[in-house]
Amino acid sequence: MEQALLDLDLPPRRELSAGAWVDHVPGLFDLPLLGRLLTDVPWQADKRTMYDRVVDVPRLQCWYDRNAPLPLPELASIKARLDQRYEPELGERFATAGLCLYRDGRDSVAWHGDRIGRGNTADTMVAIVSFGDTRSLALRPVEGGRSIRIDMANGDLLVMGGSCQRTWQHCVPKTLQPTGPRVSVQFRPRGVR
Ligand SMILES: O=C(O)CCC(=O)C(=O)O
Repeated sequence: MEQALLDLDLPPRRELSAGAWVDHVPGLFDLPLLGRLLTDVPWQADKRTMYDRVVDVPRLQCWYDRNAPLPLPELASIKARLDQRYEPELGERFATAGLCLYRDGRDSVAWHGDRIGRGNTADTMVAIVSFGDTRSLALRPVEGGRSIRIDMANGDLLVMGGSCQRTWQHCVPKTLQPTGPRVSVQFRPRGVR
């Protein structure tokens, strides 16, 4: 753990269009946390209304609000390291943690930006750390244009910043490849969801 957190030496930032950017750091937090995340997090299955039907949300979720203790001490250490690296630029610390469990390749999240709250009107950052099997995270410009895909493997960090939540969308598509569980841990500042 300490080794993984010693130095957040980031590769060059990838500038997208319209003031959006991403930092992708493969394997930065390459820790064997998946098993404990699967057992120690009180995963919840949610439903949502789609047109005139109520359907299962195709992944399990758990939300840790500001100041709520995180389920593993390693996640608190990761958050502290991310705060150390990004607070000077963000102007505040990450506050909440959204955890999502993609049980297999049928689980997914559709195209969206994190635009509930301040992310709808102001630049912000969302930092995602991935554990377990590799899944692609795709990004596309809201105005149309080519999408990009980032393979998120165990321990990868992806930070979406600048206007990314307003001017780009992201998703985790379903896959037909045999795929085991993946947990995504998303750190967001207060008032961004
Ligand atoms: O699975 C991921 O890493 C992305 C999750 C996400 O975009 C969200 O929950 O808003």
